[in-house]
Amino acid sequence: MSQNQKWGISIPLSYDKPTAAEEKLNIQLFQLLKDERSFETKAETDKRVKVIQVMKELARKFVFEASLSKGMSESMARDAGGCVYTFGSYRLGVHGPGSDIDTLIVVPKHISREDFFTFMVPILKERPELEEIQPVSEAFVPIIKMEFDGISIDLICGKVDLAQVHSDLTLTDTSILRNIDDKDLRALNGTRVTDDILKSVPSKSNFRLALRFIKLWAQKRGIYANVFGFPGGVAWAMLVAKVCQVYPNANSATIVQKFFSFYYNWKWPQPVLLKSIETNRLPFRVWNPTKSNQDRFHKMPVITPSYPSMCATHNITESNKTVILREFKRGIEISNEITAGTKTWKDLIVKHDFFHRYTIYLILLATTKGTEEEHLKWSGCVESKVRLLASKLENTPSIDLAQPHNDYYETTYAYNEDNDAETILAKFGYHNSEKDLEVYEKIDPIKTVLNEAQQKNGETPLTNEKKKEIIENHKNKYISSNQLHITSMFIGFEVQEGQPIDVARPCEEFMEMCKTASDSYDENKFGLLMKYVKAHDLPNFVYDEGEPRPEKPAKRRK
Ligand code: 3AT
Ligand code: MN
Ligand code: MN
Repeated sequence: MSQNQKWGISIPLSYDKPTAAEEKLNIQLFQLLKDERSFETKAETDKRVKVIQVMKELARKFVFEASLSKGMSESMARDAGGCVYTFGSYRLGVHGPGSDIDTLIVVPKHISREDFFTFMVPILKERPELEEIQPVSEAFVPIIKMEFDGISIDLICGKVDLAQVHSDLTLTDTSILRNIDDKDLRALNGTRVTDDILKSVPSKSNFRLALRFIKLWAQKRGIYANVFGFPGGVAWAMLVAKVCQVYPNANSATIVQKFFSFYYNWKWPQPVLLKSIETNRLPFRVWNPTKSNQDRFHKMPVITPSYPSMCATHNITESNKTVILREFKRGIEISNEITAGTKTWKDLIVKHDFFHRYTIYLILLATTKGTEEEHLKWSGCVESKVRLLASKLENTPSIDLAQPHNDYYETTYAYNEDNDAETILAKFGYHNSEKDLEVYEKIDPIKTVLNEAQQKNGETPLTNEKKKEIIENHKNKYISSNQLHITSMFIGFEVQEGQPIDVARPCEEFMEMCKTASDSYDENKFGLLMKYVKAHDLPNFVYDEGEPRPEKPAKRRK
């Protein structure tokens, strides 16, 4: 690469090519990612390609049928087209064996969002590969979630102002956004942003390998999850892309090492930009901290490259910023040791210490006496508000820091009497009362049941029919019992020594927020419990097998 070539808007910090030592670290990085099963097999890759091919056919069928229903002739309906694009980790080329395929169908202007559900859902249901389907029409970006031929698919639909959508249509040009609404914009921009990120880096393969590692690191360290107020997949991708731009000749190992110091020293809240923000006559709102009060308060802004630029990290709270910076610092220290040869990449991805770090935790239990589907909606609603509670808490005088854990835990009980449900809920969440709960019957999650069946089956993968049968049987087994679903989420606190903490008010507000946000709230079914738990009393399920539990501190004598 020439000395003067510039990527993005910053002048490179170094044009250095990898040294022999850096080459060696790069090989070790690649090996670690292989050991951690970051890559899928050739057969799995081929299967994804095949599934996308099927989605393309089905998308055309959907547009065809919907067009016919509007009185078009067969030939016009066929010419209406319909196209499939991907976004997310698959499009970026950093997906793992368990990743979904984020898929977008682009449709011509006479097709509506309602048509997507009316026509596409039955078309999918006709297919033998379909294992599970969950249409979510009320989401801001309406989505069909499904398991298809063993792969999870998130399917969304976006409309453009064209009579026909042909397979050569690219979404690159901003003019494609003419005359569409906010929902279609959101749908189309997933793909546009992903493509622009890939275009913004000097070497896609160096970017991908570095991003795979950073994503793995962020997950292991508990700082990956947009809903809980941490950067999500798109934000981490942009953060890595920026480092690629300023070290255009560096290999992935060097990019990872530079990453930590680059962002530890970054002058937050200065925004991270991959290119200058595009202005346009189109009516969409673009991120602008000088004009918008909201934008001005973003703590670690990372801005999407495609018009209309948005902040992908608006969810980050002050506490989470502190936690993220702490991790960057740790990253610098371990990176230095990796260079010195006293540590390896593996040391960077040691599991987080969230359940050891704090002395006091708030456990949030979203509970449903009812079906799994009902619980999924309710717990999802609560989950999407946890970061708002955390931000209320961090603003409480005696609390220095409130960190939401970036994961949740599911438990389901079968019960007979209402009394039993109440007892379970009263005792649940404390290590102390875990023994008392053993008398109640737990229902294994479908995943566990399928995994066990797969293990019994050895190498041969279970057929779709077999899986369906197992799922059916499992459901039938508990059909006559009542079910109590519990999702546990956690917030850890740093409190000021000797100060009483009173979180009643923020918790009440949080409760109200969740009730109002849920469109089908029913107080007989749904519940939200908040309990304080001391570190030594945290439930066992938050620890891995063999992981030591925090000890109860010895009583201090007066
Ligand atoms: P995986 O490899 O799938 O785990 P990913 O980066 O593809 O990583 P997701 O599939 O969760 O992650 O998300 C892909 C994109 O979909 C990212 C974001 O633009 C969009 N997205 C994800 N979750 C939501 C959501 N709840 N609402 C709106 N958009 C979302
Ligand atoms: Mn994905
Ligand atoms: Mn997805």
